[in-house]
Amino acid sequence: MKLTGAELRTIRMPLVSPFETSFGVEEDRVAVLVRVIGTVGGDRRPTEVQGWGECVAMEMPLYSSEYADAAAAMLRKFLIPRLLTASRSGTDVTAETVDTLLEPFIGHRMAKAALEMAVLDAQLRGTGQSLAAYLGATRDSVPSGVSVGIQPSIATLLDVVGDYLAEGYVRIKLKIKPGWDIAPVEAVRERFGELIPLQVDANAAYTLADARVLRRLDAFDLLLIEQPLPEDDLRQHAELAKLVRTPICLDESIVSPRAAADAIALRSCSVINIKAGRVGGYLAAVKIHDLCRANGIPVWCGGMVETGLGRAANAALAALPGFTLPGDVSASDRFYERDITEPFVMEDGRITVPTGPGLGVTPIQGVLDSYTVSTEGIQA
Ligand code: SMG
Ligand code: MG
Repeated sequence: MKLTGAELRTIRMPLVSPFETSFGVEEDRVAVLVRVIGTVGGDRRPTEVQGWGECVAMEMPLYSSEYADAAAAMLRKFLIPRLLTASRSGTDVTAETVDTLLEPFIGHRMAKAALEMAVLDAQLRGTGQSLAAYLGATRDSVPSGVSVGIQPSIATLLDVVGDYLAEGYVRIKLKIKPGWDIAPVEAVRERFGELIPLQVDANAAYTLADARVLRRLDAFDLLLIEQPLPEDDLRQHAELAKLVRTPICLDESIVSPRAAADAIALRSCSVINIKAGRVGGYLAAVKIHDLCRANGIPVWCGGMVETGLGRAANAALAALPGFTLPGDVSASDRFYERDITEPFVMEDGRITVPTGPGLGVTPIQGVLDSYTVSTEGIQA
């Protein structure tokens, strides 16, 4: 593909309710979107294509070191110009080469992933293939789990969980933090029984010294404990895994296929949450999927409160055969009253994987504009 231009857009979307985790409360989703414009078909029969990418970095660097404005700066200053320059000098820019072209720039995987996603979407719209088919999906819908934020009280939590179960969500994930862990899990088990698939996510809020508290979670037959300890602590996660019976799942720590290989080799976890944005893109996500599958490590697809664009791509990824646990791929209305694309709806506890070319969804211009904070064009 020949890349001719790109557009960066920052949006701010109000959430239907505040989303509280161990690191803070979100009331809006601020997201950076990338649109790339290019041509396929060579110089003789050029056809214009465009593609969309969504950056998962949040407004503040609380989940990870990346944040929206920094990702936008990275894209504006280094990443997009690099691809435009390469394209101008005759390099065929494809999703498969983005990673190598951007490799000189250290880190900023969420920013890189957004750009790779946009290129991939454009390229697939050019060939007419769906992202799901391209990634190797084997299912046309995926089971839908929901991530439940920390609530003001146990009574509220039980109402919220009850509502999600009534809607049909097939797996509940409770956000936990020190002081909000044993009691909410116990209450949910007591009210909804032993059979509902239940797991918890600490977003790195504990230390190894909390092993005794975390061990008490063993009594509740959880599917897993997600990211109990800090991002860069694979060794201590391996220690913790020996002290608790509940499977340890890593999220923040898995920043690349290499980190996944290390975590598996060190026995830091027995389950992995794959988020394409966190690992540098959907191609790296598939590599981690393949690695985990070869090592008998179950994976599931994480969520970053995505708009319909990222949600479409996550549904496609979650349809790969190694995704054997329900992911955080929920309906659009879990977070948004009005999504920027056609909304994703849940039916019988499942989300349908888009089948159209590329992401299979496109922003609705008026809705997108209503959430837009800033837009800028970037030329080579
Ligand atoms: O998109 O359903 C979603 C959010 C799922 O809990 C979720 N994501 O650590 O897994 C995680 C968090 C990261 C974002 S919290 C604002
Ligand atoms: Mg998590």
